[in-house]
Amino acid sequence: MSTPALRFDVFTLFPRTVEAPLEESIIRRAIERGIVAVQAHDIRTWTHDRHRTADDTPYGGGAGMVMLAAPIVDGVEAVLGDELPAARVLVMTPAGRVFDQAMARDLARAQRVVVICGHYEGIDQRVIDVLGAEEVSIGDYVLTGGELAASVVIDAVARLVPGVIEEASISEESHSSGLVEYPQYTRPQQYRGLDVPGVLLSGHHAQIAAWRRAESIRKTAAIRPDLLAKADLTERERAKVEEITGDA
Ligand code: 6GU
Repeated sequence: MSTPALRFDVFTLFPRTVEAPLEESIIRRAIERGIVAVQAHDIRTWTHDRHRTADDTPYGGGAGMVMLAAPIVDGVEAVLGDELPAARVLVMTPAGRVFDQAMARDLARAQRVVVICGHYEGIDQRVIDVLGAEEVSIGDYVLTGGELAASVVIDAVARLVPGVIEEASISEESHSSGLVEYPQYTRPQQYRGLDVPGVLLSGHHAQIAAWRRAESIRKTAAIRPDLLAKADLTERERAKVEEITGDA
């Protein structure tokens, strides 16, 4: 098989937690087809003591344990070798920059992405300093470890690699224009007394597109007003939103 367009190397204490979500559906297919590759590496591989120690107490005191720098740095250097300088290196932590669709698009252009999963109270800062890593969070809540967050990032990035899914699905979906997606309907036409909006049955493509656009904007204003400021709106659309919401 030819070399994948994008390869992820994940460093974790729990390799199966990272792998399991990628073993189904679209990402599984992409991996089977050789478009993307994901390899999970057990950080304990690069420990040398009898107990395979990967953490220790924090300098300065405080609760919990901190992951040791050496096993992680040694592992990343051993696996990446010459390719490390060109790779993107992410550390999954709730103290990171919040992952979004723009970061997903940017990462999808890389050839190699290293994902380091933090656990316990965090990882020694020198992992970030030595590897030039970017700290990434998937949102404002705390998980027990970075593994599920790593799977989220890998899924969001891998689906944007050319050939993984249909291009049309990407341009119409939520967040592609900074708005959430319009409501979708399929058969039956009436369900529990609720009708599919008539315009969707009209076959009138321009009217359907206009309805969908208006619904996207309405829904974004209602549930994600924070997105509107940066969304791709025409002047007329922006004026209309301001008329309804009473602000910019
Ligand atoms: Cl990347 N890790 C952990 N432990 N919690 C998180 C997170 C990451 N992103 C949001 N919460």
